[in-house]
Amino acid sequence: MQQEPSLAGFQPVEQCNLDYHPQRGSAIDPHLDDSWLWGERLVTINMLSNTTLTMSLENGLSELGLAEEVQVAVHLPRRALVMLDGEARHRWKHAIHREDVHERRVCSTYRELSAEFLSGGQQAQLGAQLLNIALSFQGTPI
Ligand SMILES: O=C(O)CCC(=O)C(=O)O
Repeated sequence: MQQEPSLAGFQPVEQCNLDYHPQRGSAIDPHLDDSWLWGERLVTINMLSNTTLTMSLENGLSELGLAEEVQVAVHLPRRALVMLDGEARHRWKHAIHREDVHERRVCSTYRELSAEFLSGGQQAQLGAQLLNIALSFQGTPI
């Protein structure tokens, strides 16, 4: 991650691990991540098996004259890193459909703080405390 120019300055304050199993019907519905606490870049590492990340716009793409829902399937090979920012972060919902989990898949998503919690923001002091906790975490993930 440190070698990727578009992740310069990225300081993860959260690592969220999800464990998908086809036998359990694992999936995650289309959603936008919170943007009050979480910052611009969402970074996910896709592990153990390939999958498809489905990006969707429920109300279509008026710029292209498309009124119906638009979906874009993004192939994620095992060991791929994907970053969502800009419109992919704030406008397009993302999902992993049940039919796209073929084998066990584990992903880790890293989130940075929003501007409100960074230096110069109204909650900068709290943000610094959160980062300090995150960066010194030594415990057992749950
Ligand atoms: O499984 C994924 O790649 C997406 C995870 C996700 O959307 C989330 O944790 O909010």
